[in-house]
Amino acid sequence: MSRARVVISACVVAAVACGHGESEHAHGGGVEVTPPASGPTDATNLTPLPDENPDPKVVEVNLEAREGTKTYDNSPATPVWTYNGSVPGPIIEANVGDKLIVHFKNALPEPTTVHWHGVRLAAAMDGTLAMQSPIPAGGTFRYEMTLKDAGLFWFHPHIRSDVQVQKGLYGVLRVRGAAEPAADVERVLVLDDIKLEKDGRVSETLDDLSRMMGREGNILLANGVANARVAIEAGGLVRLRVVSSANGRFFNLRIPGHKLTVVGTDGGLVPKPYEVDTLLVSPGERYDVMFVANVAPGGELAVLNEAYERGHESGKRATSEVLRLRAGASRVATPKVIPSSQAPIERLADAPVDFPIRLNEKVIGDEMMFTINDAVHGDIPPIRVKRGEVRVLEVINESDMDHPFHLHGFFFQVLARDGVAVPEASVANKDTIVVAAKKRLKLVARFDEPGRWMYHCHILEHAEHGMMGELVVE
Ligand SMILES: [Cu+2]
Repeated sequence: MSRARVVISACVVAAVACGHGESEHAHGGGVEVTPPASGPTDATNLTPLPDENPDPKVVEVNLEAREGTKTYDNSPATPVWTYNGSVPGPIIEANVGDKLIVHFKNALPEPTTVHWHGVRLAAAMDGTLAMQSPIPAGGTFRYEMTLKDAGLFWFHPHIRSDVQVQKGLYGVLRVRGAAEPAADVERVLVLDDIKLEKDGRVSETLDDLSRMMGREGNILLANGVANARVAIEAGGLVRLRVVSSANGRFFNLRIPGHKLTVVGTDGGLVPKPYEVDTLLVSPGERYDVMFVANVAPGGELAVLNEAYERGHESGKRATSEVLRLRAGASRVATPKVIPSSQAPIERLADAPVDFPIRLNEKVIGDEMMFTINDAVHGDIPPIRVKRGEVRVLEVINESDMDHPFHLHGFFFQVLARDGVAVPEASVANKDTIVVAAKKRLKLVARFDEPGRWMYHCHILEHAEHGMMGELVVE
């Protein structure tokens, strides 16, 4: 790498007046989001993945990673990587307690794996290189897990993830529980963005800003579509199951004129639903929200992405529209009611911090790297715990930008934010959480499954450039 690269990196890091013209790099703005040029496109439903097994307690599916093409907005056709030919991949539907068997085939020209983000499973099924060899081009692997939790989960590669996910490899797994909140209409929203070159190819250039912030796209996507329309019912209680599969972009969602009630998150429903004006969804996180659609039959509600400051003046960006919810021709006369309380979650006990995890960044050689306890992936000593232990982690963000912290294999609960205890009543099971710049989160988890597990930043460019560690349950 050239010396000039480092100079520009330092300039982006500082995000202050630095003598480079605005044309040379984007201060605060990052990649400009292009308003969609194509007409509205229905994106109400994801393609279901057929269950090949007649046993009602077994979901058995065939999943193939393969090359394909897709047209985004008005761009020329884009070569993409797909699960079963689509981006997003198909949705897998199951019930809690089901066994899920996935016959996976890798028809890509390079090795891959499938990670089941948020699913509590055996470490050997988690799709990480700590426990599994890469599945070579033309290779197969049988994933099998018993689904312990109801919630919205997602799957994606855990090898060269910054490239493989960006090229289109992601899909969702919806696991239904016995006590789901009733809604008039429920939709899954897979949010993403994609950075396309003029010829339609996915940009593979990792410029300094993309390295720093995670690669952000110039087109916003909902269920794989720009200018998406998703059907709802006027006057009805809408339940949105939201996941972000973006490499780096944080979605800060707002539906003008509506408050959103969060009824669930990564690990399922929360005991005490709460209202928000904006819903921040970082890469990898899931939120389950409800609201009554105050819209006339045939009308539309815009879902906006509001500016959010996650570092380097990203909070100065313009608001953009992600999609619109389109009401059908009839009106729901009596909408279902948002639950005020739901099933309790066992709150894990507070205790002193066992493992501090300090997140930071530094230039190593000529390259910007992202560090955990001052080291990069491969050099970070593993965290070691005994099977069944409840242990406390503290994630301390020493850097000037937010990092979404993701733990594989286990849910954690937030005990304290910056030393201030989180009330027991707001307990939630999380696997991915924003640790804001210069802030710290005290987390607790029960490590009840043996094996070697990963924890990392879910900005994929950060994970692939150092910010990933290993946790060993013995
Ligand atoms: Cu990060």
